[in-house]
Amino acid sequence: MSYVDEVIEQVVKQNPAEPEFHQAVKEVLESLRVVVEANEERYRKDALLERLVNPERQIKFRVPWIDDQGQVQVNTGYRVQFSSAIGPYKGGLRLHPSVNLGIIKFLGFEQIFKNSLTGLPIGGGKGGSDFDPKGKSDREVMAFCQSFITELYKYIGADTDVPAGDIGTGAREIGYMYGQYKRIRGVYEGVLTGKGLSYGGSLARTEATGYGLLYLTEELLKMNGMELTGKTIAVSGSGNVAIYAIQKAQQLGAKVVTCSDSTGWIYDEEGIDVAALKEIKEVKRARLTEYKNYCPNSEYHEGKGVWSVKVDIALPCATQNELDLEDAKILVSNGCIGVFEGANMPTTLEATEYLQANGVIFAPGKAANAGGVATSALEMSQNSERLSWSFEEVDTKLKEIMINICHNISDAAERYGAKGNYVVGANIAGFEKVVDAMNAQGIV
Ligand code: NDP
Ligand code: 2IT
Repeated sequence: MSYVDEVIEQVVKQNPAEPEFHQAVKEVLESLRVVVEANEERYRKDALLERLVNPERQIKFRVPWIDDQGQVQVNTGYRVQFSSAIGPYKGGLRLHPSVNLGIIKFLGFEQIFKNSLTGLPIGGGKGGSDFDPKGKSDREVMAFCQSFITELYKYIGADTDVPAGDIGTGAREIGYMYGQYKRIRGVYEGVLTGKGLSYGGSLARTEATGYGLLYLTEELLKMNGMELTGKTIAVSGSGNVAIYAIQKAQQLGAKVVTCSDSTGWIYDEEGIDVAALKEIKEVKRARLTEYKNYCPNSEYHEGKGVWSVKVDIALPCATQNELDLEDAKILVSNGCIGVFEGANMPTTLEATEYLQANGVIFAPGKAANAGGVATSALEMSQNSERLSWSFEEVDTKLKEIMINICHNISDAAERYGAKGNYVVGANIAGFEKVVDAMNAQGIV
């Protein structure tokens, strides 16, 4: 059996009931097959792949907090410190009832390669909890965040592990976590990114993932002889990534006609009204059913459905496995030319293969949404030098990083005989730097 197949089999056996982690490992290792085969003897002897798929450390802890009725609630907290080969662990904290160890491991594994693709010195990690911020009062969210950090603070720091936002963790949660960390440790350091602007946050971090996704989309279309201006786009999600993806798409001359949340979706033929969306989601923390009050000509539909609309481009920006084979078939039959992942692993393996086989340009999340973590690394730089850069400075750097990613993943794919396959390109380009650092640092 080949080394790659052996390690995939081991991962499935040793990590039962973690299907998302299996999926992420399979996607990466399948892409690396040609690189691994060229170095099989050495990699096998050094157990390189076994070291790659086993986190350096995983921390699981109890998070007790008191709700507004005086009832004690208990959640589970996680931090998976996957790889520090090229820098301190870096990655977000997901707060969502679906969170379990397997989901955090899939996200942490993806993060290794994504962070490497940014070209910046950041290792891979991820964390979170099964806590659901939805419907909680600010005081309850604060109580949870303080309790979460009261345990996690032992394992993080500006030079060791720097968490950030993800699903359910935005500026409010990062603020409460930062305050508690500072109080316990008594140090004012860049231990979290996505901070508020008044206490060390970076301009453009809020916008970075969505903006970066569109910079990459524009460049990859250009590299394939097409342009973004005038295109019709379906976006899923209506959180941090989706909102700023829609905003930048509109600034670049495209029309976004959909967005969604976990209960339903909007079709707005006139183009999504970003100001209304921001007020509903960022200010009121309300449901998308409210959108009709702002844009009476729009349609609200219950359940799933954004991929059923006829569009040129699809930008999944909500969550994992939200675009399956059936969705991919509809997109292709509607003439879709590109799928660019704003979320982490939103497209199933079968859907990805179908899209690629039908000539759709497909950019995996680890490349397409890397603008968020890249800008987090820029926030770390600003914190270290105790300076703040202007919005334009950060945005210019973000754009450069995304354009570099496009060329690096395209070149890597071509070098290994898979021209235009950006999944292969992203996995190989991300892996090359990590493996080089692992080889240089000995068996650790
Ligand atoms: P938010 O919490 O701001 O928004 C998430 C959005 O996705 C909401 O509209 C939410 O709907 C929807 N959603 C979440 N879970 C589900 C689900 N199980 N089914 C259907 N819809 C769901 O998160 P972000 O925008 O930050 O994150 C979105 C994606 O982007 C995630 O995959 C994340 O890992 C990834 N990402 C985020 C980055 C960042 O900087 N924030 C960087 C790179 C990737 P509802 O409100 O109803 O739950
Ligand atoms: O998935 C991701 O890259 C993020 N949630 C952002 C991580 C970060 O450290 O900014």
